Amino acid sequence: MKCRKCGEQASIELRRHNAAFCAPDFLEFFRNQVREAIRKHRMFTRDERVLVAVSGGKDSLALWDVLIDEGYETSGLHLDLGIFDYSVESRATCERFASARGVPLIVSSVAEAVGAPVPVIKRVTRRPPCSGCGLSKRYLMNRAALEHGFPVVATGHNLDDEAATLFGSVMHWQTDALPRQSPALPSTHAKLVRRVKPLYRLSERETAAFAFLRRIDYIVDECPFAEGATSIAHKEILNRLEEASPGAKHNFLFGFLERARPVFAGAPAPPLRECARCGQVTTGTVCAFCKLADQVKRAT
Ligand code: Q46
Ligand code: ZN
Repeated sequence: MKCRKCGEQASIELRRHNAAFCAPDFLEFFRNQVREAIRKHRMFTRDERVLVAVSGGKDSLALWDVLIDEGYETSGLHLDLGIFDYSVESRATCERFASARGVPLIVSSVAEAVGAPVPVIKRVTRRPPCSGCGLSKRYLMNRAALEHGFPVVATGHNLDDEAATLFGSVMHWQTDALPRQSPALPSTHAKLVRRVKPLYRLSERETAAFAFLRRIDYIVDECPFAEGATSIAHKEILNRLEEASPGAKHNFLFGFLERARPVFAGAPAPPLRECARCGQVTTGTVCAFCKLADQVKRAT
């Protein structure tokens, strides 16, 4: 197999692109995909500071690596979820990356903000762990960005993540979730920062290859609560489709973004106001995060 760019021996084959690349040209292909995502969706400009949400996994650290090398002014944001050894290792991995690259890292703890770590939230709410965890992450990302003056938060969601989320929403016809499925969510309120996903054009396998070639030290273990999550089951189904028909995931997601999303995006969104307790954005009187913190306080 020969590299599509230089004709030398290829080291990675991308079946969905019907192409193969040598290591240096693959790295350039990867960076080009990120540049294209940022350009196409006007994610941020060179003058804006970008807060990069980092878990310590390959995707978020690969994203941070690219943005640093592209010359953007970034800070990392790590949310310590308090999930046993997994969180201890995740945090240490992010701290090592930040100090090796000489970039700032903000750490925010769910246990401090909510009153208990994710495993206790799971017990108290008797809901799947990802429910309280996801809610806390979205809230704390926005709050940290506002407090530290960042207009935008970038996350490491890749093509596989986005296709699996879309698959889940379509499976259950969650039509209110479909307009929010986008690589770039605008700010619709002064207290809501933009959220962008510059890796949405790249598959999980491609980010793994990038992290490997860049020798990024990332945490390989998944969150212990990820096992059994429906998103994993959806990823497995999509992987089987991809195996049988390379490009299936790409077509599913990009077809939605280009042809179907505009139809759903026309629906009026519920008006936003500020939470009576914390001042962050909500559609009700008190936001879901404050209600969660109350529930935890009562039970612990
Ligand atoms: S939501 Fe769920 Fe993740 Fe939180 S509890 Fe773990 S798997 S970390 S992406
Ligand atoms: Zn609130």
